[in-house]
Amino acid sequence: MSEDTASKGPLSPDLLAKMDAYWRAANYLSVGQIYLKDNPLLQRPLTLDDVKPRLLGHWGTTPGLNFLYVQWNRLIRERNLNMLYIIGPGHGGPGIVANSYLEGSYSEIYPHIERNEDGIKRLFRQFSWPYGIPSHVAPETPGSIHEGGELGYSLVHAYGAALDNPDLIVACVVGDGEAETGPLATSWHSNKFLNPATDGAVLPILHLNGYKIANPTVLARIPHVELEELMRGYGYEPFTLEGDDPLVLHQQAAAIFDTMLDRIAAIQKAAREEGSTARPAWPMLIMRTPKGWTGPKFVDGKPVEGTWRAHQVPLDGLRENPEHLRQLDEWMHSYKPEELFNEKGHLREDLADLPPKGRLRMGMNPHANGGLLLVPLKVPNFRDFAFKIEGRGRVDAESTRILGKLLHAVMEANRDTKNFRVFGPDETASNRLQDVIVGTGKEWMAEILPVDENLSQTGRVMEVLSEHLCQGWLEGYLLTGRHGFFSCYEAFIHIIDSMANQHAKWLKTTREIPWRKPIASLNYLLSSLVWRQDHNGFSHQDPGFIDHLMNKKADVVRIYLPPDANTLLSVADHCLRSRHYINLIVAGKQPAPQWLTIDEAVAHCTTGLGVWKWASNDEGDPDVVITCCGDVPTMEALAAVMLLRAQVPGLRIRVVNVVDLMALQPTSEHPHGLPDEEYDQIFPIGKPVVFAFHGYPWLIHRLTYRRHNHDDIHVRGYKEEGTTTTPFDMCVLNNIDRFQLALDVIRRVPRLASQTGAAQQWYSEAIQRHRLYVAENGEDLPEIRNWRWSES
Ligand SMILES: Cc1ncc(C[n+]2csc(CCOP(=O)(O)OP(=O)(O)O)c2C)c(N)n1
Ligand SMILES: [Mg+2]
Repeated sequence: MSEDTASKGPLSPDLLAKMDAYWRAANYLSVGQIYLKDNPLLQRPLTLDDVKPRLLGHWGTTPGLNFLYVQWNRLIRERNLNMLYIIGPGHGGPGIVANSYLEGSYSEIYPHIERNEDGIKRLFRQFSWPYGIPSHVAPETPGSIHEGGELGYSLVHAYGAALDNPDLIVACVVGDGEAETGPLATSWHSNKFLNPATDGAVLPILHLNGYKIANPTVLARIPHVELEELMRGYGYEPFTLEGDDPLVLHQQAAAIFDTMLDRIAAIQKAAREEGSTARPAWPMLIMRTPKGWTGPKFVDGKPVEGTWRAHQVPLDGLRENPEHLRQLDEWMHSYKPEELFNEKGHLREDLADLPPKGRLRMGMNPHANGGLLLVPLKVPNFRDFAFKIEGRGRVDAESTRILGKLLHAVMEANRDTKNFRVFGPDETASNRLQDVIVGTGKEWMAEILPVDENLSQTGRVMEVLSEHLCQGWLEGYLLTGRHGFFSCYEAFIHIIDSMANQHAKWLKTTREIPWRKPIASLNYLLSSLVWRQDHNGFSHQDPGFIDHLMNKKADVVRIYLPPDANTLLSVADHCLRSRHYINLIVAGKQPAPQWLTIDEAVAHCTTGLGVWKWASNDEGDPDVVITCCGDVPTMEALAAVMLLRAQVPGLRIRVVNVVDLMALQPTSEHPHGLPDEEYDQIFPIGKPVVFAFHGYPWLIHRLTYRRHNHDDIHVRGYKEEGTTTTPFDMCVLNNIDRFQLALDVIRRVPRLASQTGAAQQWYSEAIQRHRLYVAENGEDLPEIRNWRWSES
């Protein structure tokens, strides 16, 4: 029966037999990685000495992944495809490693893993072994841009990779458990942002093996027709492959994939050659095969194959349980290794000839090592966009609007290479970056109505109300060798905290893998900041993403808080050119005073922090160092300086601004850290530092705890007080206002001790007056609203 059905389909009997043998070889090598440290070809009876002491890894998803890899190999060869794989259930790492070994990529990248018995032994031994390789489709895995450790991001990465890569097909396996996650659920919508004329194709495969770690999956337990309708509702044309007879399924899968690729080719031809602008229904596959397919059917009397019990290591406790060792032996022999490898461990020649060659092998696809393809971004001279300072702080400007002009120029300069995109969750214009949209428009494949503005099928700005999609598309885009910029409301960037973690891990690990070339940095602009949520209030107030990123490795993360437009331009220029970092820029969008000329800004950004001489009168010997970091705190600090000049004539104040937060750390902690000698010059030991910080105050203590003056640092920042109120009242609520800062100075400078009581009184009166005025008038006092810096 199975022979009969298997004979019907695109695969000749010979090819079918070879593909099946190749799949068995991949399955054999996968099981071997999980279990064996010796006797790799089972040329002698299996004993406990051959088995690893700790059995780690995941079998359940692996045979399905191996099945797909063999299928894709055929498609690549027959159609000369440029295909990248993305594996959502990345815990199936042994399968992908096995396949890149079988196709030869693995040994080319890691020559010590030779294509012989000794190589197979090393391949097995290194897996999940101390200082070996991780169990997932990790950065170490050839052909991977997606570890799949944290589930949910496969499909969004696939789409990010496909953007502006018209010749690429990204085959993406989505776990049916993974499909329950929020990011994955929304990722299906990426098809409304993929242009068949100018972008590549994504081939989604929902791996419906029915189970997660310990439960069935939702999508496996709804009627099949409902699942198909769900996929249709997302705009796809679903195909289904179902069964458990390998020969039948190989044949059926080949037929279905042929149809799906014909569909993709037709969609692309219609868009590219026939001028079609319709939104296509891209094909996707629902693959309903057993979890742990071909593994032990029963263990200790309980069903394993086709159940959640197959998820990790189906047979464990081999030392205590000889029956399990016997079952392992039987399981591994069921793949008939003696038919697949000769006694030297060479893969049978006709099987070795099966996969594609050279760069067509998925393990060798250059898109998976994006740095290889990276074309440097053309960044026009940022000085051309400088804000002209005529009197410090005299004229307000929206810093991010000025940045938007630079980004627009970047977009224009890189139009031909098509390797730069800007991403944002519906906030590009709200964050005042609207100039970047001009000319290029926003990508949109769904319906466009006359009322819409700047939507276009060829837009290069990506806007969708999903921080997950923005982050994931950008990651996929960067990992395949392009450049990008992500702007987001400060409070809501936390939605992708975890994705940023994963990307930081990827960057950290790939830094130490010689064959991985550096990629462009992931650049964030956070605007709509905590201090200026005039109409949104408490829900929109959270500067904690800075703290979040601070936990990452120093060689991966950079954090900048430019206090004005010119420093923002200089910082952005630096970030856009940098490689292999996560750069965080925190800058306000509201009209705000402008402080530094472009030359001063460049010099300031180069050191990362420095004395603002024009605001200081310390003559080399300060009574106090007023330090500020962030645009609103900088304004409050300077306003405090003016109050103090009036209140306490003769007080020697040094003003320091911090633009690069990392400069505060010692050099031992971060490469941007100011050397202690320079730091001590700026912050003399024993002199109080009153520090106004944009974010949560304790971060400054964390950064400076090793500095000699740490006991002298007194920080004001956001302490989780917020509501819908005036800009200045936000500062008052969090005690970062100019009156508080001035009072802090008087309290901390020893020779002013006698004035503390009076100052306290003065502070209370000022705040009282402010509170009454704001409550009555709904806006800040005129002297606050109209405040201007004055140097005298
Ligand atoms: C976001 C996230 N939550 C939880 C886990 C822990 N986890 C690892 S595998 C797994 C089950 C995955 O099931 P599925 O996506 O169906 O993969 P497969 O059945 O192919 O193994 C879970 C919950 C994870 N890796 N990532
Ligand atoms: Mg599953």
